[in-house]
Amino acid sequence: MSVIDTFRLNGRRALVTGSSMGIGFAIAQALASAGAHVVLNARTRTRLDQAHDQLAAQGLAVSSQCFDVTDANAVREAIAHIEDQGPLDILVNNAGIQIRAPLDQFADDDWRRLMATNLDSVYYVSKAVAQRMLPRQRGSIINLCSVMSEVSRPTVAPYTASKGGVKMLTKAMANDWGPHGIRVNGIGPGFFKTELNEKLVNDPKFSAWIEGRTPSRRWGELEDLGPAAVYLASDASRFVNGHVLYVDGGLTAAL
Ligand code: GCO
Repeated sequence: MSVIDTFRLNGRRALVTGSSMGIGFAIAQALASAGAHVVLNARTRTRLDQAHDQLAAQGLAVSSQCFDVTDANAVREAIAHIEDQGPLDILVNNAGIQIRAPLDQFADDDWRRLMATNLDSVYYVSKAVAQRMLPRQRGSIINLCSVMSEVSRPTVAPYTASKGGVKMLTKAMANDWGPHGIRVNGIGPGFFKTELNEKLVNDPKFSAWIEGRTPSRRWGELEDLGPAAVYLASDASRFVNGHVLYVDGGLTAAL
């Protein structure tokens, strides 16, 4: 098999949570472009259908499953339904939200909602999928971490805590499931031009600061992330486990 063939995902099935927009949509598009059948997910049917139709119109193999990744019972039911249609080889835990406020003013309900979406969901969905991957002795799980898994800044303490948890849960999953043929890795995006960061991108002062802090001197573009996901999902990374791949223009390497 040639090196480039190890990146191909033909015959593989992938689930990407939170994939109706932003980073999740870009990763779903990349995995499908590499040959995978991708199951899209979102909590709301409208955006999910729009994403499905957009990728299907590109000739990509996609289906969709609308469920709330923060609801353990809904997750178990959804994974059972998806597996009835065919075994999952790849799981990308992408669903996440951002809420910004000084920690001393943070609303308890917002803390719970952010932790449920960014961290609890990774546990719920990964456990449900791993219970099916384990007997098959094969699978790749990719968790969306963040540069905030390593560093922080004012007003994003809960998000930082959640992404630090995702990083360590990634390493822990690799320890539990690595002996059974399942690899678990993370992708840590830097500052990307997404809806989640719209306010930051449109703030000239903040944008200039981020570009100055980033050795590559630019914001991340969604196209920068797909290849990293294909690599970690495919046999190209067959001996990579418990690793967080930072796609951040060098931000975490800079003072
Ligand atoms: C913020 C941003 C970050 C981004 C960044 C890291 O307010 O600082 O939302 O938390 O998520 O792209 O992944």
